[in-house]
Amino acid sequence: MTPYRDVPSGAGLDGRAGLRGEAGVPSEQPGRTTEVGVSVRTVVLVKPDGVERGLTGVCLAAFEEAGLRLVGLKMLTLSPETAREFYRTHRDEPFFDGLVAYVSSGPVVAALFDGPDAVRRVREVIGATDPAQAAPGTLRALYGLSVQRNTVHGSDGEESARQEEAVLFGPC
Ligand code: IDP
Ligand code: MG
Repeated sequence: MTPYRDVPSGAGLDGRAGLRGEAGVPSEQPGRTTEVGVSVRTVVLVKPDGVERGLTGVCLAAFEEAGLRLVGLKMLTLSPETAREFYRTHRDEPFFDGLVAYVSSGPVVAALFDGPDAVRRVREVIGATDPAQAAPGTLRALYGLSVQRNTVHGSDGEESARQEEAVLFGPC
């Protein structure tokens, strides 16, 4: 059983069951996962530089303080193979090998957060990829060390959230 299976608002990988029910949107409206007020689930990863420096708690608290609900959580060390799968959309980027080596270099904490517009809200809390460009008060502005070692990951869309959840938490 996955750690979030019993959470009433949780959804399967298809993003349907449960989420609409909580938001009061009829469940017979397939594919409608982006309406205002409808909960979606997104993936957060506290990266190795964040875990190593003891920032896991403060990072997770920032998402809860932003009104998001923690519905899944695990600590793990990604194998290089899993890291490649997690970041596969970047496989042709020049930074890909370095990114894979870094994110598999030590323990990470993977979390699932649920709430209306959760993908966008998580990314607002995290800030821009480059900590030097991140808005003041965002996690990357506060804690990021470099473009690569930027402390926290957040899914960039609902489809990538589903794919990342499948990689990190397995099929449900
Ligand atoms: P995001 O994490 O803000 O969504 P992406 O462009 O999806 O940024 O890149 C994924 C991750 O790859 C970044 O968080 C960062 O760790 C790393 N990365 C992105 N661009 C660079 C770069 O130019 N040099 C080194 N690492 C990078
Ligand atoms: Mg991204």
